[in-house]
Amino acid sequence: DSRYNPAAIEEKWQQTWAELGLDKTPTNSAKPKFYALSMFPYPSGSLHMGHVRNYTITDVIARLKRMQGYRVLHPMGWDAFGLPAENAAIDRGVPPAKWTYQNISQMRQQLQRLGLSIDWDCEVATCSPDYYKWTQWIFLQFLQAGLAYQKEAAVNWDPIDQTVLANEQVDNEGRSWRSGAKVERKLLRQWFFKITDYAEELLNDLDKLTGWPERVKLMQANWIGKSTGAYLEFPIVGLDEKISVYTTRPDTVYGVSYLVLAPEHPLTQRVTKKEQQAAVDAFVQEVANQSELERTAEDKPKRGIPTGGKAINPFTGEELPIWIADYVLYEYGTGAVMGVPAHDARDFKFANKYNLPIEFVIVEPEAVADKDFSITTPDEDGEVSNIIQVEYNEAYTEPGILINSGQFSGIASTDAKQAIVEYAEQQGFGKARVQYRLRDWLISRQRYWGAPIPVIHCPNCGIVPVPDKDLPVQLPEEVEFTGRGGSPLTQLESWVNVPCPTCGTPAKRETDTMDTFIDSSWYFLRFTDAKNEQQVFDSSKTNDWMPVDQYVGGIEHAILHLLYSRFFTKVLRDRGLLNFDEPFQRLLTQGMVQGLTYMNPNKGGKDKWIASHLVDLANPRDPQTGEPLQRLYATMSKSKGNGVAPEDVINKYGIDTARMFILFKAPPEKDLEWDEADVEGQFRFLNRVWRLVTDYIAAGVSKKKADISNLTKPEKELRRAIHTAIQAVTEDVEDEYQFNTAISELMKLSNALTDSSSKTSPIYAEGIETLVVLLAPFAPHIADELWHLLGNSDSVHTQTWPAFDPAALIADEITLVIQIMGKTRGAIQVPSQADKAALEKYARESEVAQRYIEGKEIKKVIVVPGKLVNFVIG
Ligand code: ANZ
Ligand code: ZN
Repeated sequence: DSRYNPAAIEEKWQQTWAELGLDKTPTNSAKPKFYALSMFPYPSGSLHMGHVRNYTITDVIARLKRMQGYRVLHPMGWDAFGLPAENAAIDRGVPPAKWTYQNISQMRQQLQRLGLSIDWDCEVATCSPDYYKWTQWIFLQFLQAGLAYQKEAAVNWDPIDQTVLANEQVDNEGRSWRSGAKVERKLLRQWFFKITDYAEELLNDLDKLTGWPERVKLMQANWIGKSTGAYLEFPIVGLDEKISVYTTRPDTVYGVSYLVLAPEHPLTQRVTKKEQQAAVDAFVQEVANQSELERTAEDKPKRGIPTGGKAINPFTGEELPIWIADYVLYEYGTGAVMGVPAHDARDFKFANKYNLPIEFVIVEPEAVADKDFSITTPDEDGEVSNIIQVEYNEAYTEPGILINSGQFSGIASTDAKQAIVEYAEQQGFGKARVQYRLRDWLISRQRYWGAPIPVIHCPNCGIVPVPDKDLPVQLPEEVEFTGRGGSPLTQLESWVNVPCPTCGTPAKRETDTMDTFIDSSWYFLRFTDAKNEQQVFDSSKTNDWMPVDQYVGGIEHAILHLLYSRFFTKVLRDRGLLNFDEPFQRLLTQGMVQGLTYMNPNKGGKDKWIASHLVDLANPRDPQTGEPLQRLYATMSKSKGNGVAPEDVINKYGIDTARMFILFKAPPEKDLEWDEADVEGQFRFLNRVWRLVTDYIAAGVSKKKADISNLTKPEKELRRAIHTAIQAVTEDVEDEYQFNTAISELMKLSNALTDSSSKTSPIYAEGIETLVVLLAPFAPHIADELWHLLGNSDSVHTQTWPAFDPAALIADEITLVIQIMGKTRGAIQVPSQADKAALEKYARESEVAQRYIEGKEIKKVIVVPGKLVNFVIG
């Protein structure tokens, strides 16, 4: 039976590749390196279509680069610590390690079935002691470098279960996922990494990332949030203290009408007047239980109350009321702001709500074009006589001209910024200041399933790092999971109590574990030397393979994972372990896989999604109510019941068809709508290729070398189609990874072969072989089978990617358009070498021209070489 039967060949080739070691990472080879990396998965238990898409994209790149003469590193691993394993332990009593390793082995099998050219020898799992030993070692590097420290920070506290909750465990209404208790904010001692030390470099080096989507770089820049402004100091009336505010708009300082402190600000209590004390206390309490997101959400009205205290604007001598408000964050800037309602939208709303004065001090240049700013000092009554009255109905946030701003009136606001800060510096009540929104990274978790922070708290010595020889600090297995009372580690006395490594006094282990983002901030380094037992990695190997040449993953990691990985790279570079600045040369953020989704528009919440297996596809109705359903495409998810299981597709069509569909349906960075008819279409295409090749083999044409100098016209045309395909596919896959158009080119070549009238020519043989070789990265199994059937004993994947012959691309003939008075009347085939005179001659003699010109005088002939001849007649 010579039909295409994917099931019969796919497993066979996977075994053969494994035996040949095709996917192994070459060592000491003179070839240039290429590191292709997919973001490693969390072992949730089963592979979904998003994974399949991600790994297929990277796999095509890896296979292509091998054929193009690179030595390729294409590894895979598991981001295996994290909350779900612990939840499984709480809910079902399965130990987190067991649950995780079961999931890993299941997903590894699923991945291996995809025939990805992954070097499984480099596999890592972040939850395995031989990996987290080095995560802990890296933590100690940060500690030594002064980049890890402890301080108090607010955490989510469940008062019923008496435990800290991760943000994911708190629902939209601020309740615990388990106990349903209203979650409180509580101050606890936490570990931080000082990423702010690298803020400037993390921002500046974005410029080096020429292979990253602009969108991702912008997101990172916004996250780092550099702003240039100033500290200004406002003396408090009746206290020998000043309120320091951070502002990016010192040019508005004459328009300040109040000051606002964060409720947590230490000065809040000191400035509060007796009659306001009770109200202030209540407000502070209330705000303390709100998350930062709740406090700053744009659509939420801002709330505040006056403290009764007053401060002086050092520029005007004016008294200003001091307020506290929820929108002022204690951790940003100085935790205090100057309120300028005339020029800030948020302050404008706030002032209107609480009846605070609004004074415009910057206006459009046209508004003051004829105004005189010469008298700027107050007269003996303290009145400034030339106050200019300008009013707007909303905050004026544009640049403009300063008014009512003392000596700075009449200056452009952009210039005034600097002039005002300089003046404040001279007078000693201000200072220029660059500020970043980026905060230090809170890395400690009160959780079990993570890498234990390797320090010991000694009553004599304080924080003592666990000595390298005692690493890893292993997670104990004999723990109990109740979900109550915090991390099980804190309850395991035998594990917690240890002698201090320095002085031997009874001491206690740190029971916090690390944020799993730490595990994934260096796995790409470990892949370059995954089995090293002596070192975190051998720098010479890592420096050789890094940076990652192509990183592929989801846009959801655009900020944190990528930023943390960049941060780690820079710190380890500064520790002398790495010799490069950035980990990921090029980044491809692949789009989502969307499924056909059924929705009942009359229902709300999660109930409105009707799982597709419950729906009669010909007449989609709600199985409960009978109401007609809407059809749409949405990202595949469990909650929408719109997923397509990878196994189902593979069982029906084979892996190669699934890959071809995924690659053909949309460019990698765009969303992909799963469409069964298009999957069929790719299956048919692979069947066509199969027949084309097997028919050719069956015809038994004897192979001989083509004499290129002596080809018939159809042979020349076919050869042109072959080399055009090589050129187009190569260009499409080169930089932009336009796999969809590359596959269209393969289809064109297959059509050209089907239509060819020279099926016994050596050129036809070249075409068949080229098609199979070009197909190899996309549909690796069928390509190797066909290659084998063609009589080759080696693998198609060890072939060199073909180069095109530029000479073959030149057409013998071109199509020359004939126009009469600028109107196209027909076209003729002419030799491509013909010069202008010859073109005119061919055109004049053409049947079309003769017919239209007949009897008329030719006044002018316009010849556009390679394109057309236009006759002007009278
Ligand atoms: C006065 C002013 C007038 C401001 C004006 C803006 C417009 P970025 O760019 O994000 O750094 N601000 C400062 N510290 C704050 C805090 N802890 N919580 C909430 N808001 C704070 O923003 C800096 C601006 O955000 C500062 O400039 C300050 O308001 C506010 F027409 O000062 B501005
Ligand atoms: Zn000690």
